[in-house]
Amino acid sequence: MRSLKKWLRHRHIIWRYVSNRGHLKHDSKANALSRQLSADGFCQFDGPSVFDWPGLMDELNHEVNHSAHHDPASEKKFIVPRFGDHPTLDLTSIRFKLATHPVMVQTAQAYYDMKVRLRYINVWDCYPTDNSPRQSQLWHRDREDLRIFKFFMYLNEVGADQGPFCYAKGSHRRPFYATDPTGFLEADGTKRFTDESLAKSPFGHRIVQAKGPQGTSFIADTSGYHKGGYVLKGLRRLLVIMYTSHASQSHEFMTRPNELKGHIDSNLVPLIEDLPLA
Ligand SMILES: O=C(O)CCC(=O)C(=O)O
Repeated sequence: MRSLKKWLRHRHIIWRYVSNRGHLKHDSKANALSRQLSADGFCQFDGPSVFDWPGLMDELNHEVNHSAHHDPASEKKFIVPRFGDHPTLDLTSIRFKLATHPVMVQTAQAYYDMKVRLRYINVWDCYPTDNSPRQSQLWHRDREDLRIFKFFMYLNEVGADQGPFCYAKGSHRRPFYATDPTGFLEADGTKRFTDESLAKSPFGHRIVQAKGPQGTSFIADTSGYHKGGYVLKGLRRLLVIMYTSHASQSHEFMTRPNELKGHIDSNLVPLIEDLPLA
């Protein structure tokens, strides 16, 4: 019975029209971004221009430098999440203002064709380590939902040596002829894929690397193959914002405080109302 329910939940028609009902309108910028995302599973753009927010990079970097944790012990890991492992929602922050920017929310809603949930906001500082690539530095797919909308923005310049994010375009909607490349299970049970096996897959010729100056932004449906963050030199500072459908069964990544300080427009409340209390 449980497996029948699970099977039904994973049918697109049930996911869209039973688990996530409703109809929405979107503006032309959001429609253009979401069309590209639907076609490729990935789209890259200049954040400050698309959000029409010239001071965005200074405001975000100021926020990270002044209000984030910085636990030097955790620098032994290759990712230091600057707002902690389980960030708490802060309605007064610049990062929340960006996560609820009309272009962002409408693009996410246009992509899902439904109202979405905000699931995660954080800034990752990624450092070089002595290890060979592991965990998210290796090709993998995320499992939080049938589609996964992740927005990323570089807060510093990222070139080939700063572990650019890589994506296999088209792998978010696997065509019927495409079988998974040969993978292996890491110690935590997650399936990962080598560069060689990805290169031999039907998506091998559609791999892109996101490199660019600070402000370089991209949205990826991370249910497709992706990897990144294997920094060889310097630092990669990455803002990450994730939305899923309301029917996503994944565990929670973020909490909201008992008393929310700041203001949220009533039409945005569905984004956060299901977040668990801290
Ligand atoms: O750090 C990266 O570039 C990869 C990120 C990633 O794997 C993820 O967010 O699912």
